Amino acid sequence: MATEERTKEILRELHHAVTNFEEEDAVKWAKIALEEGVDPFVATMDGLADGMIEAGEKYNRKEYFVPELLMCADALYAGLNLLKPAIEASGRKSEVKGSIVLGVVEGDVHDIGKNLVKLMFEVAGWTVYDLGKDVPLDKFVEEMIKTDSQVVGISALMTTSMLSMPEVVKRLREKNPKVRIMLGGAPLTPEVAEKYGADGYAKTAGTAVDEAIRLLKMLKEEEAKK
Ligand code: B12
Repeated sequence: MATEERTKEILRELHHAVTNFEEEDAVKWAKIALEEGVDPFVATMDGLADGMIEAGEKYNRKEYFVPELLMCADALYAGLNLLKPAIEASGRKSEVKGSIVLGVVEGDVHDIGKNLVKLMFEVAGWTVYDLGKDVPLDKFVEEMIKTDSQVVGISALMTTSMLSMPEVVKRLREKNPKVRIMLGGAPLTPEVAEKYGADGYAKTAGTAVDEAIRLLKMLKEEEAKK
């Protein structure tokens, strides 16, 4: 078991591997994280994903451009490939399980966050219908009906693409008034999610499953009252 100091060092190296697009280092430090007993989820979120956030800051400062961001994403995925099975094996199964349709809104190709959210639902034992990125609005509705899913999770990473979220929410509700809709992505807040007519919001992949469970419990309670 790594000491607190060593854990910090490993997280720093994972972060550094992403911001410096060092795929080999991402793999090397992911292996070390596993060997030394660092929680693979912590290694993913506080190491790899945290590095991606700094890459975004570099992009803002015009130190990085799109090609650098893509290389950072490659390094993140290289590390995640190794950590993923360990996260899956870590047995974070939730008591309440359901099915969720998940996707990134139309016009938006940012899918790293959505993929982390997907991973957490899979690990919790949920059935995930992943529509991917740049998803046409009606595809969310079609998939919800086709799969009879109780929850729909929608991601947006841009202040422009998020503007289509209220329309998706509206169309989903028209077809299924009972559906529980959760929104997420960096530009979203609980207030915006509420304003857009959604039922829930989660800031991180780590809290998304709990939020979905809360929504399912509310749904069951409402149905029991009827
Ligand atoms: C990586 C990145 C890219 C990569 C994406 C690679 C990929 N496969 O995803 C590439 C290089 C392709 C890219 C392209 C572009 N990008 Co970009 N990109 C980013 C960057 C740096 C990081 C995003 C990221 O991966 N974060 C890490 C993950 C782990 O965090 P996350 O996505 O927020 O997800 C977490 C939570 O939000 C939450 N969550 C996410 N989704 C969901 C869903 C649900 C249901 C729930 C509950 C929770 C949840 O859980 C996740 C895990 O904890 C951001 C900067 C930023 N600060 O966000 C810019 C950023 C989003 N990009 C931006 C821009 C402008 C672009 C481009 C237009 C650039 C260009 N000139 O071409 C294009 C857009 C193309 C398009 N049409 O979508 C802007 C958007 C500005 C705006 N309008 O809001 C940003 C904010 C950068 C900036 N400051 O200007 N980008």
